Amino acid sequence: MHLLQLFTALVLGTSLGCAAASEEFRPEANTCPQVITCGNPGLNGLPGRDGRDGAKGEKGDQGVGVRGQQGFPGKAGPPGPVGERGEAGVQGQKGEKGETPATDIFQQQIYALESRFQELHDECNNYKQAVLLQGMTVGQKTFISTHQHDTFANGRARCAKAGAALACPMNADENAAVQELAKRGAKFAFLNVNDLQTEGLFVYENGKALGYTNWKKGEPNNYGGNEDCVVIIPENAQWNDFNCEQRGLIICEF
Ligand code: MAN
Ligand code: CA
Repeated sequence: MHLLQLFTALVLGTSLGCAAASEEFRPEANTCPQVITCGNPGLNGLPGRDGRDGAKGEKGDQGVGVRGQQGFPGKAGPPGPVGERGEAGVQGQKGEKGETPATDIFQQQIYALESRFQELHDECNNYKQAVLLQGMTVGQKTFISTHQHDTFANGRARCAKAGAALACPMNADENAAVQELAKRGAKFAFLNVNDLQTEGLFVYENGKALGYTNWKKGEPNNYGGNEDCVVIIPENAQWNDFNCEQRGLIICEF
């Protein structure tokens, strides 16, 4: 029997025994002896002292509280140390043949460009020969007639537009070449020489003094006080100062 049960049984048994005893000796009101005076009942006594602590109880059931939400993740930890170098793996098998290398592609493109360049070169050369037939070449210089008659200023502009300059013979051979072109139906052709800046001082387009001249006798005479440009006379290749606003044959040099 458990100790607690034993103790309970003892307490109950004692109580029952006491009750039986009190019933047994309960005095009857009308049976009281004459010599005994029946007084009022006594007051209850003070409560007894606290009993000793009971035995420890059994563990209770688990609670049913609401579980809280998960907290935020903590900060990232510091990086670990660098690992050791792994062992070399076994070399793989040789792969299949790849695409054409870039160098080969470039080489093919170079061949194609060379071919195209040769075509253009030949084509250009044909044009060049056709033009040269119309012009006069002296050394590195080629004179080409525009077959146009214009003023000195407009003649310069025409040649410049073609990446050339107005004809300017700088020696007897070049002068003869220009004459040859001028002879083809022109009364005169402008040369790229002038004294617009300083009367009487003929210069090239860049302002430098002339290194070669072929003035006709009596020229330059600044006839009418208004001759600041120069023309070549087809018949004799001689030069004459002339009015810049007159329209002469425009020959360019390349
Ligand atoms: C004559 C000469 C030249 C002059 C021309 C102008 O030929 O006087 O010097 O340039 O006339 O037309
Ligand atoms: Ca003149």
